[in-house]
Amino acid sequence: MKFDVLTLFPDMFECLNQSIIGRAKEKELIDINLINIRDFSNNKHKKVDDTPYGGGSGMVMMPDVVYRAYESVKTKDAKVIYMTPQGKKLDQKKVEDLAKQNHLIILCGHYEGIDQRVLDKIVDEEVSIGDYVLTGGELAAAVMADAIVRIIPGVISDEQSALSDSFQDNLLAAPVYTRPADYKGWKVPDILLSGHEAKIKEWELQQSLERTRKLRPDLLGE
Ligand code: 4G0
Repeated sequence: MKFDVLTLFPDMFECLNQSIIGRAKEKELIDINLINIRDFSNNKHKKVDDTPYGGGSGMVMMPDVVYRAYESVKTKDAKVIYMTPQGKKLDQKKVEDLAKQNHLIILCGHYEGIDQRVLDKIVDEEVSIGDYVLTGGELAAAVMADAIVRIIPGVISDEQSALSDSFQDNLLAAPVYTRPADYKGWKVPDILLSGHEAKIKEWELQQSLERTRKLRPDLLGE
């Protein structure tokens, strides 16, 4: 899967070079290409924004600069996503849907947003990671990319499968424990030390259901 990220702050995606996502890049399971929108300014001062028509506060990213950045990466099969608090809220279902794409172009806005004309022409979907406002779309794009990449086959090894995590089957994950079995008298549940695989699975499912009912009853439709 290929990601092209259009941004004024490519350094903000350094976090995707770490850990599991960094390894997925090295293994060439994914390619994350960062495009600095500023490189497409024709202005001698590399200006990328201007004051809004009609007045008001803040600055608006100019249509020509954003459009040329887009043209530098566009392909027939690419899906263009704009990160905005006005978008459809991201959930695991949406993540699974996006993970089926070959090529995502992610547009990150700063200032008060991007000139609407270029958005109307190029954006296929507006996505929000939640109901709050960030200084730019970059952190939202990094969150979305991480969620997509981790479910791509081969990114997470089969044993620590992404499929057993929270939100698979719409349930919260069961609690987990590691050695020592007794820390300061705080004991790991006996069942997990029993070696009785079927009983353990049953216990974990029951824990999942209990937690979901207590913490996220909305997931059970309650
Ligand atoms: C577009 C996404 C982009 C418009 C982006 C702000 C939160 C999210 C931005 C605005 C973002 C999110 C109208 C404030 C950049 N903040 N929740 N900030 N407006 O996904």
